[in-house]
Amino acid sequence: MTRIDRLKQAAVKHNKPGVFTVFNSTNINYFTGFQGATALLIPEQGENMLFVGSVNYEQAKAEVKDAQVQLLKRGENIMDRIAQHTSAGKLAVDTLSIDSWRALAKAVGGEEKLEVANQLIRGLRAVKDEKEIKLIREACRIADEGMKAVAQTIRAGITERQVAAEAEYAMRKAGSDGVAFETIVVCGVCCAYPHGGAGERIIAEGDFVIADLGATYRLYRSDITRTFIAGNPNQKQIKMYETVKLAQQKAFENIKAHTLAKEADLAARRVIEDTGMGEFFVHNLGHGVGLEIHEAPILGPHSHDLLETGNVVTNEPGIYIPGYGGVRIEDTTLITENGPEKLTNTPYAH
Ligand SMILES: [Mn+2]
Repeated sequence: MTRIDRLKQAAVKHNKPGVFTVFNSTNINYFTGFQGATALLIPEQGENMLFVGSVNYEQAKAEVKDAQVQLLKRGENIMDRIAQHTSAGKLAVDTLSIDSWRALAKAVGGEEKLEVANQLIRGLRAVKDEKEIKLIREACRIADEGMKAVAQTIRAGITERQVAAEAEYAMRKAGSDGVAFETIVVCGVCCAYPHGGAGERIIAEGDFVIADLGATYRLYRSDITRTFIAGNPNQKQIKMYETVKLAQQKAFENIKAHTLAKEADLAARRVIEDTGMGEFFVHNLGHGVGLEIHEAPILGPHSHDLLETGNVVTNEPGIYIPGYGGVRIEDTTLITENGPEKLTNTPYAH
């Protein structure tokens, strides 16, 4: 069954309109394997249509198998083209800007003919097939190479940026198509900022250093974080580190199919709360990883997502103490029928 067939099946199951227009380029790529189309129209019956501008038209014709490629001429209105194929009934769409939503509504005869059904695609993309898992595995292997370079590079006296540069160079050499997101290397008090970037700060003796990085391999991503201590750790640092490590382990035991995603978050949060540092775990435990670095399911205390076999998620508890520093440990994890499997495998720094 193709991914488009699975979307049609999900639409019937959830009572959504039979005609679907996909606008988000990552979603289009998920269904067709092609980047650079304007819209994918999936009718109830008949051929799927991929609308492509002249710049990518020839390439699309050569590469796309699951849809008929239609030329979208320059200056032509995509919404009018879609309207030509959706005469009766409602039209489901994934995501649109407000302006585009209004233009589509006008073309099809009113907003009441449109329905947002992005949740269906979100659900499909959360469950990875064998081909996707293979690519994510490779992205994780490359990320491990990046983290190995980080471990070899970190020492007092060099900058965060130098560490990030070594990590990215190592990943490129290991086969990365590019970073999965902007590499984070933060040291000292800046470790209290979960998304701190990588700057000119110089690592000092005794600093915490957090490195959070990922690779992209044929559009699929990976995500790993390790926390290092440059030199000898003090008692407080050891306590923070051991707490996060235990929280990650407790979460890992709850990352399994047919379990609510929030259970894993709560298991980690309980460990951190028990040490009195609960207020310093300022983000969710994790998120799905795939074509995007943040996708479904969400592993957070308020999530309603149910974990399923084939989910690839991060497990990344942290403690961030303002004015002092922070610790985060993260691994990308696959949910198999037999339980969780870590896909990133760099040894812990401590
Ligand atoms: Mn992450």
